[in-house]
Formats: sequence, C-alpha cells, structure tokens
Amino acid sequence: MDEQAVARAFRLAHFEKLGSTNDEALARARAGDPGRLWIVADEQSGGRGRLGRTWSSPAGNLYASLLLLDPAPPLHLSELGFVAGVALAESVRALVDADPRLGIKWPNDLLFAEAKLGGILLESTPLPGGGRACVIGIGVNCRSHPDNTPYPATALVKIGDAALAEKPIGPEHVFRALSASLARWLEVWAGGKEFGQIRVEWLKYAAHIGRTIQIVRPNGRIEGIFKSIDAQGRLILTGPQGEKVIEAGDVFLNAP
Ligand code: BT5
Repeated sequence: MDEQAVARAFRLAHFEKLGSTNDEALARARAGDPGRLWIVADEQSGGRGRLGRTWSSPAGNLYASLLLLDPAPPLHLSELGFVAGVALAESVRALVDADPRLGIKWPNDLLFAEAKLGGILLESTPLPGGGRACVIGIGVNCRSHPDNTPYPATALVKIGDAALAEKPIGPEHVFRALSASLARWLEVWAGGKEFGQIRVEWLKYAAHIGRTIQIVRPNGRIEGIFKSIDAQGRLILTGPQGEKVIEAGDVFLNAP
C-alpha cells in the first residue's frame, strides 16, 4: 500500500510528549472523534502495558495508538490484537531483511531472538452515545530498551546486522511500514469475518510452537507444550492431562 493509500486509510495526530497514546486516543473517542485516527508520541511519561504494568517510553522508540470505532461485533474485538500482531510482525520483519528471528510471542509480543522488541495493548470502552471505541496501542523499541525486565528486552539498534547498523531503523520507518501493513490486514480481517486468514498468518510468525512453555497467570502457573491457537486466538496447551485452552497469561520458556 502506498503512502497516499495509507493517508486515505487513517488520519494522524503527532505529539512530542504524552502521558499515554492510548489515553489520548480514548479521550479523542469520548470527545466525538470519528475514528481511524493514529495518535503518535515521541515519548510517553505514563506508557502502559497490560494489567496496569508500565511501558518504558523514552524518546527514540515508537509509541502509536490507532483508534477505531466499532471495528467489529463485540465477540470479535479481541481478534484485533492478532490483526495488529500480524501487521507488526510483517512490517518489522521486512525492515530487518526478513530475519526469521523476528517473531510473535503469544498473545502479541514482538520478539527478536527471544527478547521483547515490542508490545501491543488493546483497549476498548463503551461510548456515551452508544457503540464502542477500540484502541490498538503499539510500542516498538528502536533505539533503547529497559534492563531488568522479567522477559529480556531488546531494541532494533542492537540487531547486529552491518546493513542495519549503517542505516538505523527509527520510529518513523517502523510507523510507516506498520501503518501500511495494518491498513491491509484490517481489510483482510473484514471486521471478524475472516479471522481464519489472520490466524493462519499469525501462526507463520509464532514463536515457541511445539516447545514446552510455562504460562504465568494471576492464579498461578501452568506448563505444557504449545500446540497452536484456536479459532478465537486462545492458546492450546497439551500436557499429561490432555489439552487445555488458555485465554490469557504471560508465556515464558523458563518462568522467572
Ligand atoms: C505490553 O504489555 O507489551 C503492551 C505494551 C504497549 C505499549 C504501547 S506504547 C503506545 C501505547 N500507549 C501506551 O500507553 N501503551 C501502548 P505487557 O505484555 O504487559 O508488558 C509490559 C512488561 O514489559 C513490563 O511489565 C516490563 O516487564 C516489560 N517492559 C516495559 N517496557 C518495555 C519495553 N520498552 N520493552 C520491552 N519490555 C518492556
């Protein structure tokens, strides 16, 4: 998709600094924004992860949130994270010269060589006038990453490829590629009618399939072999007691 087609697909509001691009997108929705709006910030003072966790957000990395109004019937909204995951993996993998070490960790973390390069925070809220606002928040580490995270973190600048070292990939490059890719995958997804295609594509990037993983959840941890994801994007785990379907959690190869 070329730049003009992307410009037709989305509008863009850029900020030097925000608390959280997701919060700004949600506030815009409440104020009546018609949606298909990207909010991008150079840095965030209150970047958020899932479950109230913090997202380290200094300048030099990508912080972007896409606001969509009623993109699908409620039952299909959680699929949006996988649509975004596919778009993010596809666009960043192309930027790193198709390096197969670039993959997705369930549900939708961007990994490079077993370290977290980016994350996705999907949020949705009912609107006062009816309908729902959905926000896909995406962070990608381009120039820096935090240390001492439970899952090791990395940044594009660390990828030891001579061609990449000469021409570092900045947040603007990632954003351009991601935006084009997401516009396309949203069309393919067709508001939930074609999640099957998204699932197939997602599995091409999936890390850890066939391996023993531990899933850490608020109520404890569970271990098994990561078989696949089901038609709703839930993780299918096999173990001595048969198959289990996992809705949410954090995947580790070696739990902390
Ligand atoms: C995520 O959460 O991976 C979703 C991150 C989404 C961030 C974007 S940035 C634009 C938009 N605006 C926001 O406010 N948020 C979104 P989760 O899976 O919960 O991972 C959070 C955990 O990852 C933290 O508890 C840390 O351990 C670790 N972490 C924090 N900052 C990181 C970073 N920059 N890179 C890698 N890991 C990080």
